Amino acid sequence: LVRSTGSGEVAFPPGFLWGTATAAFQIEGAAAEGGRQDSIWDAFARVPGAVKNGDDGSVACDHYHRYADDVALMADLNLGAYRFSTSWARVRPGGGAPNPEGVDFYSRLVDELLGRGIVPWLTLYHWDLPQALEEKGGWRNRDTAYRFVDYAMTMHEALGDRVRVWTTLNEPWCSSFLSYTGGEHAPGGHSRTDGVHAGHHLLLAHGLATQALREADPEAALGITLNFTVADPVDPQDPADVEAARREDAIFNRFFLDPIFAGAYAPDVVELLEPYGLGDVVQDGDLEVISTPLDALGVNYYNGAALSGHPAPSDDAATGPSGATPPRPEGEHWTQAPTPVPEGVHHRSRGLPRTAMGWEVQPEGLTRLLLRLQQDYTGPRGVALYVTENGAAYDDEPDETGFVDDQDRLAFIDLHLRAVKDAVDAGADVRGYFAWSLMDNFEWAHGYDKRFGIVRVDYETLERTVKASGRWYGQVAATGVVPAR
Ligand code: GBH
Repeated sequence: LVRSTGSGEVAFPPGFLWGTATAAFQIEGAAAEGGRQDSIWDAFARVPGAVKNGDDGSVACDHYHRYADDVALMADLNLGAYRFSTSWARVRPGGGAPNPEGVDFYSRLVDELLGRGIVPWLTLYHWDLPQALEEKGGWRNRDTAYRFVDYAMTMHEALGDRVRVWTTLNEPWCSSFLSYTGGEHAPGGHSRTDGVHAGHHLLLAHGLATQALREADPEAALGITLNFTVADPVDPQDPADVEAARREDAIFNRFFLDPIFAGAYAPDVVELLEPYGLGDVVQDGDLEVISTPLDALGVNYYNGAALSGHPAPSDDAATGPSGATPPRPEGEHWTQAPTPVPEGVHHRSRGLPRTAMGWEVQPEGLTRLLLRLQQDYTGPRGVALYVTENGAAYDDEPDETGFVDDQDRLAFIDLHLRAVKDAVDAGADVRGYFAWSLMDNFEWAHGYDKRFGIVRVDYETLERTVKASGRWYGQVAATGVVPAR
């Protein structure tokens, strides 16, 4: 059993990296400036009912114009690293030739970070595929993986002298199953086969880009960020529940982990996905490319899931693909979606507290996840673990100055940091933590309705105000110590 650090003071190892994370489409705005062209999220936001309140990314947090102030804010919070993504649609608009003005924005951002002593932690793909490439099949099309390498090398040529940590993809599960099967994310597809094909092509893109970056820059640290669901059977004695948890784990976690770290899809994953054409897209040599050695695995953790093999009672019928009952935006779009794979898996509530997303708060799941990754995947290969996203949406209530006393978000981060420390104490090589998110931003299909920031953004004035959680996290970053509660 995993011991809990309880509520006393917790000191992290020296050198532990403290950061925050964002993504280009969620914060930048300036969607039609500087030569940028549409991404799939610009197009998706125009589909009636796809995004809550008809919100889009045209202004977002206006980070494109306010980046220097945002970096100064990070410095005020004592942050050692900043995880951000670059926009393919800005850097190679239309999926075509490099756009110097787009590249220059990231060059200025990186210089600003380095000038403040903040490590730039760059992710190449956080879901904003150029719409022109989607029109050629998007991630259903194998060619997109090769276009991704072109884009990766454009970024590397411009920034490789200053950016030393490169992450290929953020959460390919979302870019495949949630986007091409579940219909919830751009481009809003509703096909299981498309989800499977997209998943393999994303893995291929990751492998090809990792190979190319490695060859161009043997000293750079290379990695990928995955989202994980800690899948538990409701009744560990019930074989149907155990089977349901196995399937959930297969699709959310092992579909990505096994090819990247073991160079093969697991037999049970192949069996689950063969009906949806996995074998049709895997070509000779792909798995060797996908398993190109890495230096780091980014772990995004929000919640776990309790799974049953038995049909859900009525009160669980609306439960989402990973265990929560998210408040769905209204609209046609959502009701048409087929059940994302895996099938025959039913989610149960555990009665745990929930965030405003409806996701259960389950910190100890993070401890178990990190230890499992260390033991089965990263440890034997000397790959470092970083928590690249963890955080929570709550219904913030600002006072008249814009300050939010978000004790709920503060407690969420506190509990999860303790869970990380438990994993470190039990032997997991976790070297950093990035809070999601630096500031409130465009929360995908939920638009601006859900706030994850440790800094508040007033969407009318675009003013930033550090929340209680942000002040607290800034102290943790400065001292490396989580204070007693
Ligand atoms: C991350 O994805 C993203 O990287 C980031 O851009 C985003 O803003 C942030 O999280 C907050 O959402 O089946 O309804 O229970 C989140 C990945 C995968 C986490 C699905 C929640 C279960 C949702 N998500 N998971 S549900």
